[in-house]
Parts: sequence; structure tokens; C-alpha cells
Amino acid sequence: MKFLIINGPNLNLLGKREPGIYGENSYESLCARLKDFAAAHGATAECFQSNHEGAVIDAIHAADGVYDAIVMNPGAFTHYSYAILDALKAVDVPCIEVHISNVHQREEFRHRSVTAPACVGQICGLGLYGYEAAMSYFLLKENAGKENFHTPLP
Ligand code: CA2
Repeated sequence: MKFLIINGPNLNLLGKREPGIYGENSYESLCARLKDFAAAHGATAECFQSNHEGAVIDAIHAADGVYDAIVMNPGAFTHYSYAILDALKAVDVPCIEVHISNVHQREEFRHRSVTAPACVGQICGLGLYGYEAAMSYFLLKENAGKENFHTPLP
């Protein structure tokens, strides 16, 4: 399984600012860890980060037919980017939306995601584990029905 991990604006600052909210691990260490996690499960993961909405949209378009699944933290684009919503709808690659923090414990504007309706599901509040949780879902689904794997609930 080929994963594309997309991170939106400011997530390149992971580990450098606001460690109380986003933890102490850097963006680079997150990517290394997700690549290792994928490899340990016979998969691959490529990481993409941009502070620019159009670049995120281009990455989603380019994923069509290339990747099996997208795990995306759209950052603050989550709360207002109808263009990213449309891009997710336009491609045939399933996506899970991840938020490091529990957005529902934070400011009201973070409670709403305009991008989540185009996603299989959304994970928030699990810290960086959320990315692996999303990848685990896709791996379990791929292996559903095979020996030694549980069939996930629909
Ligand atoms: O909890 C999340 O993962 C968010 O997607 C993070 C976004 C925020 O706008 C969303 O409401 C929730 C912000 C990312 C900012 O990332 C930083 C990381 C380290 C230091 C400073 C900012």
C-alpha cells in the first residue's frame, strides 16, 4: 500500500513552537517515523508539507492513480478551504483527516471541518499517533478477510 501523508500550513514548525499543544517532535522526525511504520507493514509512505493552499490541491490531484490512500492534516485550511474539499472529491484516493490536537477542546472556529465530508473519517486529539491510527485503518481494511487479520467493522 502506498500512502501519501499531507501536512498543511505551519506543521513544518512541529517541535519548534507550542510544544504544549503539538508536542516536541519535529516534522522531519514525524515523517521518518511514518515511513518506518509503513515499511514495518510492507507499505510505503511519502510526506508532503506546504504552507500554500494551491500546492496542497496540486498534491491531491497528483495522488490520483499513484497512491492508495492519503492521510492529511490540512492545518487551518480544515476550517475554510472549500477548494481542498473539492480537490478531495475530485480524486479517487480515500483520505483520512488527522488533527494532532483535540480541536473540540479549542476555539469554536476549530470545531468545524469543511474538508472532513470528503474523507473516510477524521481523527483528532491523539497527538502524532493519529497519523499511525489512520494508516492502521487502511492497512487493516486492505488485509480484511486475509488470514490472521480481523475484518474491520463496516
Ligand atoms: O490539531 C491539529 O493538527 C491542527 O490541524 C493544527 C493546525 C490548526 O490550525 C488546526 O485547527 C488543528 C495548526 C497547525 C499549526 O502547527 C504548529 C505546529 C507547531 C508549532 C506551531 C504551529
